[in-house]
Amino acid sequence: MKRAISLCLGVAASLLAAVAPARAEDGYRLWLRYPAASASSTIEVEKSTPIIDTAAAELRRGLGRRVARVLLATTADPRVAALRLAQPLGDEGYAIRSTQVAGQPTVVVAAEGERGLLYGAFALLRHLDTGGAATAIDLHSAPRIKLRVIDHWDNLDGFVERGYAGRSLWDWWTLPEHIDPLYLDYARANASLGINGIVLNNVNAKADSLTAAYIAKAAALAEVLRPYGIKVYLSARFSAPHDLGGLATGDPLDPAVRAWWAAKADEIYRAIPDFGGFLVKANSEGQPGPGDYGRTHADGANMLAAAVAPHGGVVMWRAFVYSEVNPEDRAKQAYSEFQPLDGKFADNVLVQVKNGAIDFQPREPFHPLFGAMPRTPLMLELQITKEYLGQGTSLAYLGPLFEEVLNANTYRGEGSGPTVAQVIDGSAEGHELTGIAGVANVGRSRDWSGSTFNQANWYAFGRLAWDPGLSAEAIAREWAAQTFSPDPRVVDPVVRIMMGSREAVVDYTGPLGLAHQMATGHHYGPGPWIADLARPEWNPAYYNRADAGGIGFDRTKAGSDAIGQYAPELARLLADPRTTPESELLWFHHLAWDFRMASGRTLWEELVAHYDAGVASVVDMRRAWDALRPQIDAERWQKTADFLAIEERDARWWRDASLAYWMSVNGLPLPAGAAPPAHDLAWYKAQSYPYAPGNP
Ligand code: GCV
Repeated sequence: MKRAISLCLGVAASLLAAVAPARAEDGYRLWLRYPAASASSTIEVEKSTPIIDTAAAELRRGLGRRVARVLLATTADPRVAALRLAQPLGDEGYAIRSTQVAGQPTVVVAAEGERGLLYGAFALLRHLDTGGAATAIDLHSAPRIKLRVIDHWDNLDGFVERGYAGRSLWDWWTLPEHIDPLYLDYARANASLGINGIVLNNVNAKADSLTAAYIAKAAALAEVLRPYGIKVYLSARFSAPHDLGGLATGDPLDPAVRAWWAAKADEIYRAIPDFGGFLVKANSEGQPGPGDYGRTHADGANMLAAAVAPHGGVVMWRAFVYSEVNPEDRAKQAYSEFQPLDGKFADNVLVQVKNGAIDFQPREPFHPLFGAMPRTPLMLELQITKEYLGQGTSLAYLGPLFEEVLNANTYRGEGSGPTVAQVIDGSAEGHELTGIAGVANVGRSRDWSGSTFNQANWYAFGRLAWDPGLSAEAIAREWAAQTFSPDPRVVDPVVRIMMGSREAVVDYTGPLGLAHQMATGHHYGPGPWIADLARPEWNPAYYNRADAGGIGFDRTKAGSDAIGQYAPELARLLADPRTTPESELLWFHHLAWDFRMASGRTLWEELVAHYDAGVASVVDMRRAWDALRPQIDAERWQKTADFLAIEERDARWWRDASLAYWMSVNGLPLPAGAAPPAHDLAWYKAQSYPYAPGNP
């Protein structure tokens, strides 16, 4: 098996090399667009291991002659010891220094462990590709978060839930025999960002992924990913002992169920010795879970944790739970269920919490659980795929969204902080086990993510997972330099486009704290009028609560009191619309249409101004992109231009449909100068998109 894989990889690599020039600028190379070179620097390694060899191969591929000589060596090597590196680097950190080794100018990439060498090799390439000098290099970095994981919502039949970049990368049908070359390049791209874990299958999981046949397929993928420092994880269906094992129950306290999971874990670890562990979506949106047997989430998580603990595995247990039969505000339900369980989870469990309490909306206040479970390692879950931000086609750079949640102040401690970043990196409470997950936006689209700019969201996730202190703008600069050109005449306008792009989506889909206003099922386009779905909390009207008197969800004490789930100092600020950030106003308050905003405008006028600003931003982005035409290769320029045209159409549609509906509710005229919607409300309501992608 092993031989077959390396043979395939060898053939794959030469095929890739052969086809690369013909398709050089179609986005396949992502941000790893190394300059063409006929020769490489001398690359010396302390020793040969699969990971160190991977690092050296990447340098050979990308470095050209940009530096004369590179030494990759751990701190055990006397040549590295001579450098007297000050900082502890940990398992995965690296230091890069220009120095003399044996009288020759050498760039030393040093690390305590071999994964540090891999990340150091990519960091050296990034440094040079972003225009960094080839001399006097002195860099060091270590990740602040331990588990940096990409979650695939990929089904076993190749469909990707909320995927907008084609079918799944994983060709389960031809695994384990056939190793698609894509797997290798996917591993490279992730390793370049420091991603060290991949959950292979959808959280809406089939038990089949735990059968012997699928374990063998996962093991083949694990073998490809291992030399890139990446472990595989599986989403586990909680009812598997019943579904696969024929047991009468899946009760986590039942000895037979516990034994079934322990045996299943043993079987997986025999095939994949470094298997990472399980991700679980339980008792949410129809998935089975411990609640089906009257048990808590801690009972369920701890049972699985006991099964993987002897092998060093972890359980990532999702807090994304809400129920259609629970009348409590959906935004409160996860907190109500999980907060009382703080301190009750086993040591190898992380509770995985989405950035906001509803569902990856273009803007949400940070999830209150981040300020309320100090005795539990909390793993932040972000969505890289843009389910609610224009899906495959919009240009929405999510760096600012990710940064906003990471920098959010929980007000839990004395004085200021900790921020969400300090909660998830463990520094707030001293947790050793830390993690962050991003829901993938990759598929078999030639450019991996469906568009060039969608790649930036994968990149930004990876860079922030490594260092949540990086700024979204600095990351955008790095990405633009590597993806297009380090020339400031390219980087500056590209970064300007990127930095305003998420706010544009917020403005034209749900300004001032409105959220969940999208159409049903596929979630593409507007549907603020929808109020007739069987599950109340799936209706946009549940969230906007628009009526003749006003708009917004009252989450004060007079309403659902979701504000009470935040730390007292923050809750005090949020209780008053005057001290609530305007960007979150209607998330927390139901306000009259003539409520006076800081600008002096009424709420209605302000809303209209935001919708208009959103559309105007897209028009500006198109103009700026047009001006970049001479600097960008034709294929990527054209696709982006086409997609921006789609986005402008969609932005106008969102704006017009939303305003048509709000006017039908409030009976107000549009403020002077605002254009009337292009169609009447009935037209917008009649739009239907049964074949929109990504809809399970
Ligand atoms: C994987 C939202 C999405 C679902 C997704 C779910 C989740 O509801 O629309 O497709 O299911 O979140 O995160 O589990």
